[in-house]
Amino acid sequence: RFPVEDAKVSWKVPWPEYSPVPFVAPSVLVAERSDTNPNGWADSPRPNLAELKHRLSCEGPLFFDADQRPVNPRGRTGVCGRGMLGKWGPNRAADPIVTRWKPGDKRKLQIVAIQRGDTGVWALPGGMVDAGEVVSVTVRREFAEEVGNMASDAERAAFNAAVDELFAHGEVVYRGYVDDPRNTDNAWMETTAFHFHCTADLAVQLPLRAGDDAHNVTWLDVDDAEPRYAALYASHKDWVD
Ligand code: RP5
Ligand code: MG
Ligand code: MG
Repeated sequence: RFPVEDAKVSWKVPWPEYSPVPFVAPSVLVAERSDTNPNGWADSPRPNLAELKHRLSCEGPLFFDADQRPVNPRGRTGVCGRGMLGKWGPNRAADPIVTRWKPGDKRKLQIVAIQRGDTGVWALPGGMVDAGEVVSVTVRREFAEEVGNMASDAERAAFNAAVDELFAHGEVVYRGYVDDPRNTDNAWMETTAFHFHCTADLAVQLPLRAGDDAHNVTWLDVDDAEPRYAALYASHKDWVD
């Protein structure tokens, strides 16, 4: 990344020397939608304005640069292009915040947290919204993929029954920009974070096993003295707090 000090993040600060590094990850290049790859999950190399008109951002209307690329509403990142993200502009995700009172200590909350396979950092078990998917479906699908990697049919049935009950009552606690390390000047993460509270009885019935892009899963103390919690991925700690 081209180094950007905090005082120069805002686009309102003139900075003629600013020269962001162009980057598109190979994993995005191979997934680009085209005539030969009509089901690719990534956008075409040139931003398609007709398509982008319908891409809604929680941050308001999209703005475009001279190359017709959407501009990150929160400012400069030091990288241009899509980087590791598939879509120009907002890349939508959903995040489940599943809480319980810590067994034996009713004054302390815990959350279901996963260790990300890509960075090793602990995070909410969230993920990207698939094409045509509604976020309320994404949040459950990602939870099941990342922490419900069950070893047997019986365990899977127990997990699904517990999740049915748990996800029946949720509340949206955040909707908007995510300060994700993959963000670029032209592509960024936005999410909807849902809160679901798990009773002690239900927590006993909810087996947790890491799967997909998660390497580990645990009930993590909501406590700044817990280093994995204090360093939670991207803006995840803000929403839990
Ligand atoms: C974060 O990246 C979101 O808050 C969500 O947790 C996650 C989605 O990306 P993957 O986990 O699929 O990499 O910005
Ligand atoms: Mg996932
Ligand atoms: Mg994920």
